[in-house]
Amino acid sequence: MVSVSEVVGCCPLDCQDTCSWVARVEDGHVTSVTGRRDHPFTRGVLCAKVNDFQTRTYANDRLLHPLRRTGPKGSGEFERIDWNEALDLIADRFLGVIKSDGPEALMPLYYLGTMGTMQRHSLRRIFTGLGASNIHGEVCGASMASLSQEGHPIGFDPEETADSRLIILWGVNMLATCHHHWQFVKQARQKHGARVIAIDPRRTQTARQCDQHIAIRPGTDAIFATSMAHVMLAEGIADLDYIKRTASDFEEYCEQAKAWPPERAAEVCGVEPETIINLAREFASADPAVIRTGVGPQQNIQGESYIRSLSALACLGGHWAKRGGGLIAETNPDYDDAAAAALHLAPANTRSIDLSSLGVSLSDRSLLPAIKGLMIWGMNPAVTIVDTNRVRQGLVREDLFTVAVEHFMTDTARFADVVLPSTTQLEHFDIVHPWGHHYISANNPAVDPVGEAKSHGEIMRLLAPRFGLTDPLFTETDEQIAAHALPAYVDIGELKDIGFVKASPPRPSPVDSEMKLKFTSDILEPPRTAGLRLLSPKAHYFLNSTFANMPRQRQSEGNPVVQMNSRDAAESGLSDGQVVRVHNERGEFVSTLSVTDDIVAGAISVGGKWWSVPVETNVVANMLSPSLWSPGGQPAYNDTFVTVEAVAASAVA
Ligand SMILES: Nc1nc2c(c(=O)[nH]1)N[C@H]1C(S)=C(S)[C@@H](COP(=O)(O)OP(=O)(O)OC[C@H]3O[C@@H](n4cnc5c(=O)[nH]c(N)nc54)[C@H](O)[C@@H]3O)O[C@H]1N2
Ligand SMILES: Nc1nc2c(c(=O)[nH]1)N[C@H]1C(S)=C(S)[C@@H](COP(=O)(O)OP(=O)(O)OC[C@H]3O[C@@H](n4cnc5c(=O)[nH]c(N)nc54)[C@H](O)[C@@H]3O)O[C@H]1N2
Ligand code: SF4
Ligand SMILES: [Mo]
Repeated sequence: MVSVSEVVGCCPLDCQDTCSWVARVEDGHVTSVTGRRDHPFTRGVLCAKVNDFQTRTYANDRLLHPLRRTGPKGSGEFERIDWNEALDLIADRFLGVIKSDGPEALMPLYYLGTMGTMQRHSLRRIFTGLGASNIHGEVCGASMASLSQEGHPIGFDPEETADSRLIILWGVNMLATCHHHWQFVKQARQKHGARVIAIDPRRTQTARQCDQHIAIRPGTDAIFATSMAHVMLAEGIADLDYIKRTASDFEEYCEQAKAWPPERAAEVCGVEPETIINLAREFASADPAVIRTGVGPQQNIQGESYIRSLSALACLGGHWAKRGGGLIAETNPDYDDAAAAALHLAPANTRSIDLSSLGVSLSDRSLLPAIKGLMIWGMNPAVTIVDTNRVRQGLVREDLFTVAVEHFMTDTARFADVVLPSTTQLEHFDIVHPWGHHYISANNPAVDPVGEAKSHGEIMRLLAPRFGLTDPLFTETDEQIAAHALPAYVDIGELKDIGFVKASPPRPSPVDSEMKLKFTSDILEPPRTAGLRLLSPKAHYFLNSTFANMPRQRQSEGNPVVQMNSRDAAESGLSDGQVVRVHNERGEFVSTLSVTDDIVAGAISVGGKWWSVPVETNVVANMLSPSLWSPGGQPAYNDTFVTVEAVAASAVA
């Protein structure tokens, strides 16, 4: 008889939606994962990336044993070693670095490969315990994080969207990246006849489902929004009482808006003046309107101006006053993820390094001490960090000892000295909080670790004694580590049984806050237009670079293509289906051209974060992106300017 059980868990990926799932286990093997129908936000449907998650756990190319490098860095040549050897080697090399260069020459590097609290934060404890350099910063939406820190409200319960009367999907490809929110958009249409408008330089699958698509020139959104404010102020349709009570700089903000009449802004944004005027009127009269933004429009040097201009609009329209109204950039539940990291173990004034400028940090000779020991988990920086050529130049340094904890031999892991196999979500306990709704989810392990994979909590427990770290925090179980992040009113036993719990923070009400908000943008300039701007949005079947190696997802995504507007193609003498070389002073890639009016002129786009290996899909957009950040630390992925040329047929063959 086959033994069958169902285990409650959740998706670990860096996606707004954090779906709750049930893993079906037959004779100790997971045979399927299915979305939980009773989850009020994700409602039983896993996305096209994840609905066969078990194939990732059981993939042929999964890393199942520790490895030690045998060839040159980056070559991917390794030999199998056992865990004791691997951990002793790591301890020996890291202790050596501490002796020669001090503990700050060690650096942990992690991002959101998994959003599970235990997997993200347990290994940090080793580094805080050793007094290593800390890291800060974001490679995703640093602009929204920095505005949130200033006190701007940037999210509310997205289930309220069902009561919105006007929904502006501003630079968010909802049907590809966070599709569970769409049901509430649909409800608003059915219940209230809500209008839905997309603002995006690309006619995405989401834009096609909207009532209107405004094809904006990328990087001009803050000017568009400020011009909407101009119209609202000039026509006397703004909620002056509301904005005056929330702004710290009302007069200055009005002056800035005055400088952007629709005729001037329209020229910069590549739209008609009427488009701005009509949207301003519609926005002012909607009762209420919500602006739902994504990360695409933040990823340039004016990222903070963009979020600030939207925050100003939400107050100028008085929309926060009503259920369903305001701004949504991210919506976090009441949860303190970093509480699991045991930051108090770190000595005072430990150096902190911005993870988004890793390339600079690894190659900066004036950095004292230089980074000599690095451990990377939940991140693929050789693909996802700006100016990734520079990251790779750093990772190849012979005086740097790198450990990668991974599931697969990614572009980054190929540069490591030691690779440790990590468990997947089906093999460990964790707790995950979303950034697109308010339900915290528990993930119970469905099966024992495959091969010799270990959870990060287990790796922490094995490493700590090798470093003489004796605090009781280093012996905590995975469950105890994750539980630090829960609010006091959530019972972990109940959470494990039920699978999810809603933990909503209070609805923002900026008008009642003591804190006054700055609405005037620091940078509000027409962006550069010379050259073609390269956008690198999310792919439907990948989660950033995760899944780029998985056969099913790769086949569904097809090969990488470069989208170009027909006007640009005609000007450059290029045609649909041609093989092209996309290049600039930093790097290049070769891909197939798709000539389409689904993207505005002046911009091209390559969807997805592909790996350099295999060579057929070696399209790493960040090989071309610049070492450039907004003042708030937002990597300016979209401020990449390139030339596109045909590749001679002989060169392709
Ligand atoms: N399928 C899938 N889902 C994902 C991910 C994934 O990789 N694949 N990644 C997850 C992560 S980490 C994140 S951060 C979210 C991101 O979710 P989204 O923000 O929805 O994703 P992006 O594709 O980065 O950007 C959204 C849109 O912004 C547009 N855009 C680019 N520049 C501009 C601009 O200057 N102005 C305007 N108005 N629009 C612009 C792009 O054309 C794109 O359609 O998705 C998450 N979900
Ligand atoms: N050009 C350009 N660059 C971008 C973006 C863009 O739009 N354009 N988007 C940016 C954004 S929004 C984001 S969020 C970042 C994402 O950048 P990254 O955080 O680097 O995300 P991924 O590329 O998905 O890589 C995550 C890695 O974590 C690994 N992983 C997953 N789960 C686990 C685990 O449990 N344990 C361990 N040890 N490893 C695990 C996966 O196998 C994968 O290799 O990229 C950014 N980079
Ligand atoms: S990636 Fe997002 S939509 Fe897909 S299963 Fe995970 S949480 Fe759900
Ligand atoms: Mo992201």
